[in-house]
Amino acid sequence: MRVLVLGGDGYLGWPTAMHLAAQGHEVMAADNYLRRTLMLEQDAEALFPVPTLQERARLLKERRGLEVAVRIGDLAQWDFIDRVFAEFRPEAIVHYAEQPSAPYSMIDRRAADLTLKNNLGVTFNVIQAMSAHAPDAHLVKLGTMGEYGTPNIDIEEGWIEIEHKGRRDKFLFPRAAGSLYHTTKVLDTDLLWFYVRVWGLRVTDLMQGPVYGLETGETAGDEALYPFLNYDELFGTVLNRFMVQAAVGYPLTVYGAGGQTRGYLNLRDTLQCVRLSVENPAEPGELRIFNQFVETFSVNDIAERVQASGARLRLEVKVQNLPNPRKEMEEHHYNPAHTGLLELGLAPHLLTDDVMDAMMETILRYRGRIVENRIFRGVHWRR
Ligand code: USQ
Repeated sequence: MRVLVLGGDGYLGWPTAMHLAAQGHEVMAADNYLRRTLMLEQDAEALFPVPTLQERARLLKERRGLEVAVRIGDLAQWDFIDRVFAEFRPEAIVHYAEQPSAPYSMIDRRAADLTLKNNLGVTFNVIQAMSAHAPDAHLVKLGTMGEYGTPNIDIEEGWIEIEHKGRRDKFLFPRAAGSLYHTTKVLDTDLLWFYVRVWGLRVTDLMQGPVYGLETGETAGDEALYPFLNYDELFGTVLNRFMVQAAVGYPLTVYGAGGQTRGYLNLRDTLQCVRLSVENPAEPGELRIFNQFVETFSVNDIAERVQASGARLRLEVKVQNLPNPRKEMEEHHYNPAHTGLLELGLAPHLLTDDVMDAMMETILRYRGRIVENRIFRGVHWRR
């Protein structure tokens, strides 16, 4: 299939582009380097330098014989996205082209404004570009488990049947996001659901939990093909951050009581889930929602596992409970359904000791590059 990967330079975008190319799809990746720009602006650079998207595409061709076409530009600008869709005429679109950080979205008015306008603006343009150039294409959109928040009932896979005063109907599962970033994903879902209803678009919305990892089938230890590994407070996800903290002897930054529970997945499983979604498209007029994670952990569980991995590798790992800079529940019920992707064939990679230790060993190779004062700044949710 012709698959257009929007946000193809990102932590998930580049591994996805490589993976789909390796599976025989014709891939084009588009990006405006927003994440790189924000990382530079915020002094939040990744653990090791990552070549530009154009350079990575050249390396992929040289070293693996795989092709990814690259277009650099801002998908929130109609002229650019219109040109990309008209030229490539995708059969499937993987949409990652959003400001991906919850803490970044809470820094100040400017960061909030950028997050809102970029995320909603790109999703709107994708819908319009599909309608203009690829009305039968299937959109695979990256949402987040954070759209649901942490309600005191089990979370369903996107939809819930409600009986009210003797009548029944099916609705989107109630959403209550915990940051402006997560709220933009809720708004994306509503926008997509509207156009699915009125224009009959085909959409899969993936409610993904925090991702960890670095290696995929396509990197095979080749560091030039690794994605960004962020360990800073803004762009790093919690397990990646804790691994880097352990490597440099920085006490693990558990926020508050540490009972915050989320659904986690290995980067390799993100790639499987996205590929399975692309290859098994939603029907016209269907908004299909999958909860994309493979196992749940609390922050304390993650900290314990990182401590144990550290002990196996002779690192002394301490834990500190910091006052929580975020506004979130620190003890709560969490039991989300997640059978849709398993039914499509997802074979999960679990967070085993071997996986932890291999990741820690890779990070230890870069220990000298870790800048400690990037680890915690305390971006607060409060006004
Ligand atoms: N946390 C800590 N200490 C840290 C960092 C995080 O205790 O040093 C806690 C957070 O307070 C939160 C949990 O760990 O309760 C997860 O935090 P995170 O930074 O790994 O994840 P989050 O900000 O929620 O966002 C990440 C991705 C985002 C994705 C989301 C999925 O950056 O793009 O949508 O995970 S989910 O969390 O399910 O909403």
